[in-house]
Amino acid sequence: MQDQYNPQDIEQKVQQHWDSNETFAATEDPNKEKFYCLSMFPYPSGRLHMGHVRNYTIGDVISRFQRLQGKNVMQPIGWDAFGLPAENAAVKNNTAPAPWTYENIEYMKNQLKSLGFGYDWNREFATCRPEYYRWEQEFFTKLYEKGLVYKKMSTVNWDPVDQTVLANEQVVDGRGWRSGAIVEQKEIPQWFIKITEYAQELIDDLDKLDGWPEMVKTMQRNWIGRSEGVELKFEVKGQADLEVYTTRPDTLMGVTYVGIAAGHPLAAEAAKTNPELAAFIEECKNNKVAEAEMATMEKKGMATGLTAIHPLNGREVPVYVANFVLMDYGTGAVMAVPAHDQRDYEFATKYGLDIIPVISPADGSELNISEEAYTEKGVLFDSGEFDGLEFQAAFDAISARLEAEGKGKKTVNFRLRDWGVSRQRYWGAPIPMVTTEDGQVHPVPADQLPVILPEDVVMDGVTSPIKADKEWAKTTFNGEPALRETDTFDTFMESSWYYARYCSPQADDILDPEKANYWLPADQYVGGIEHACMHLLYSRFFHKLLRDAGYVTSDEPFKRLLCQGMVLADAFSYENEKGGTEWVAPTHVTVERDGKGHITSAKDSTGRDVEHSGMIKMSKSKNNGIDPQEMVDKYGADTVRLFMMFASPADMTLEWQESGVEGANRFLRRVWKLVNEHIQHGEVPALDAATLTTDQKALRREVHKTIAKVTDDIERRQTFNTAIAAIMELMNKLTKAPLAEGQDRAIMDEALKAIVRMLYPITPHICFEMWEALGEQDADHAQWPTFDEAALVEDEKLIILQVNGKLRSKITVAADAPKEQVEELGLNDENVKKFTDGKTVRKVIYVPGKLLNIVAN
Ligand code: ANZ
Repeated sequence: MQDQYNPQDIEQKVQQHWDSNETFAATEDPNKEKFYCLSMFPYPSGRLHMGHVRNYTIGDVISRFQRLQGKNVMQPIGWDAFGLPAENAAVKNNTAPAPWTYENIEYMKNQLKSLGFGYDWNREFATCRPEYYRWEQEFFTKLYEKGLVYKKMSTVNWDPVDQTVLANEQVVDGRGWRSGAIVEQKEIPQWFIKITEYAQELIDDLDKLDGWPEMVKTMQRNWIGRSEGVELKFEVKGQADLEVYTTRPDTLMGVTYVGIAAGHPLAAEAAKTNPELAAFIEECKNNKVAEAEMATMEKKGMATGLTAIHPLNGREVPVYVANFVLMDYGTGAVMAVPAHDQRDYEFATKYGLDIIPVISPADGSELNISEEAYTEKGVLFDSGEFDGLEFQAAFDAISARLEAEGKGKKTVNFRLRDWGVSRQRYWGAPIPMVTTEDGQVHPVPADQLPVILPEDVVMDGVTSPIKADKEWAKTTFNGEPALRETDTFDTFMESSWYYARYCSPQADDILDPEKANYWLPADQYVGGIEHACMHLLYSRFFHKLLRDAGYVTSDEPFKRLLCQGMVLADAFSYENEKGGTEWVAPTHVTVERDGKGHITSAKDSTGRDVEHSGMIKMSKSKNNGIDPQEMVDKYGADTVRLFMMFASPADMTLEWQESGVEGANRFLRRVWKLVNEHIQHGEVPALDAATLTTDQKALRREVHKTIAKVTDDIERRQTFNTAIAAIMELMNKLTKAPLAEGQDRAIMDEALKAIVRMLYPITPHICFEMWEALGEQDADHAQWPTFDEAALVEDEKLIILQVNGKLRSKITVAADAPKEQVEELGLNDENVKKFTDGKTVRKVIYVPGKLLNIVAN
């Protein structure tokens, strides 16, 4: 062992060892408990950022910990390789998306290796390869055959100058990012997968996910948005019945008009004879608004001239087209109750429609709707036979009556829409469908898959090369001429099942069920909270699809989920001559700090004063990203990993502070030095627990207490930072411990070997080296230290003696001394006697191992 800790030498050497031995290659072994640890795979953007490093360090720590626990661990990695950034970069750099992507993968792969992550590289794949997407295409055709896939008209952003569809992020302030033209909404046919058929199960099974953060489950519940309500019919004079969906049937008697969406067939019908209405409908169509904006936007509408008849009291109410009614929610029509719904209230006030209150506050206070609607649930009045009922009773009674009269029924609605998977981009998996000349659509037969995306293309602006090349689409189906679908899959498709493909990446099928069922569900998933809804929901959905197709037996893909916090760094800026803000990289700023560490002055490399904007999320736009590579080159991977895991709890934000990185580096040097000194002392005698002195026992107890705490912190609590803190505390005690005597050295040896194994998941390279230096072999296959119950036992306890609740004395007793003995010793203590003399002892209370209180008067 070298005297000096030299991370660069050690890390390269150990990484080569892992590479050439394929240390982390995993195979199924039914006799061993498996552990599948997955981190969200990266998009090959070019370089790793600190967010990746944090994510992958956490995953690697958990994987290595479980390996030392003796489990059969599989930790794969791959590349989420399709997507728009590759196209944009290709256009900018005059290349094609494929070579750009493959180069990035090569570079980032080396970066991952230089950080020492223990991946099974045999399972690596990039989702842009036909070996991968072929199976996705086949699965899609299977879903089509099961009736879970359909084609429907749907709106997209259309750039009229570039004559192309734009992704939402390519629309900037309502204009195309390249042409600057005002973007239009256009209806084109697109493919959908019926996730709504699984909506109920996707909600119900959240209850099974004990290992998921409550917050993520709540976000998913809200995203799916289940609501219970009633669908009921209004007769419309001279037209077919109009169905509305309401979650508040209790307010039925307060209906004063009916609102329909601009896209509703009845609106189109009325517009035939009303050009003004037709113009209004057109205007609504081009105003695509997000649902969140619905509540706050200006309510607008127009009367259709149609009259609807209230299903229970026969009152005639007008039918309006209203811009706040969504076509694809419920039935696309609402019964409006202005007294009890704020949107209806604003609309009615604007257009001078009736407002009829029917609900009064349950607490008996006076109803006031002079300023706004009363939207709470309460007690019914002016509602005939339903007067006096509260919400649930009214809900049930009114829906029962509607049902009896054949005018309505209870229904459940979901906010979740079917998943639109068509994208008009090039860099994605081709959708494996063809259309024959008779207009019929067919899935591409399995023996003709994959439908390969050509990689050798020239990008012409944003237009997809497979759309530009009219030849590409030409094919045959059953000998008949046919045209291929030129749209590609949403890239969420690839990331929805990659976790399953890792189990059998070379399988000549979608999955090898035997292997998939050995590894799945993944025991741990680690990734960013930004994926709480879409990615995690789509993956859960895909798992159920795979289950129902007979590939897996489990219901859920990920048992336990950890969402890591963001990485923040100091951001600095100054104002340029034009009044704009220039951001200066923190590595180019010299700061002065006060005693508390607060920044008092900051200057850039030219000596200019710059303003400190605090710690904010590392990002390109704020120029405050710290390049992981620079840090690894400077301090070594182990230091970077240690800092990441120590600086904050895994699920909280992490403040990047170079002083903290230096501290982590110093700590590793201290461990190295102590191990080295210990080895220099030579031979270590066997530990003989029976002969230890009180001090030796106390130190050994600390060692075993630390093992117990670190094990629990990593495994159950996943508070890696407190585990490291406990190891640091133990290190402090060990540095002060004597080394001269045989048993001192035996305890030191036990302690250091425990520390090296406990640090191994976090800082594997240095630990690999120290483990060998300590005379052991192969840290990757070492056994996690277990704590010795006997060592935790204290021989003696300090007991506080109180008389009438006041501290009077202290005594030391054998840890296992029975109550009677402690009582006797306590009552006969000299100091206690001073306060009990001449009094009668009424009661003695003993808190075992801690306190004896004597009540006397
Ligand atoms: C009458 C009523 C009275 C309503 C009242 C609310 C309060 P959730 O809970 O999100 O499912 N609604 C129904 N379909 C709609 C559509 N296509 N576009 C816009 N709004 C629609 O919301 C259900 C409620 O939203 C329904 O209950 C309906 O208004 C409205 F005091 O019906 B309610």
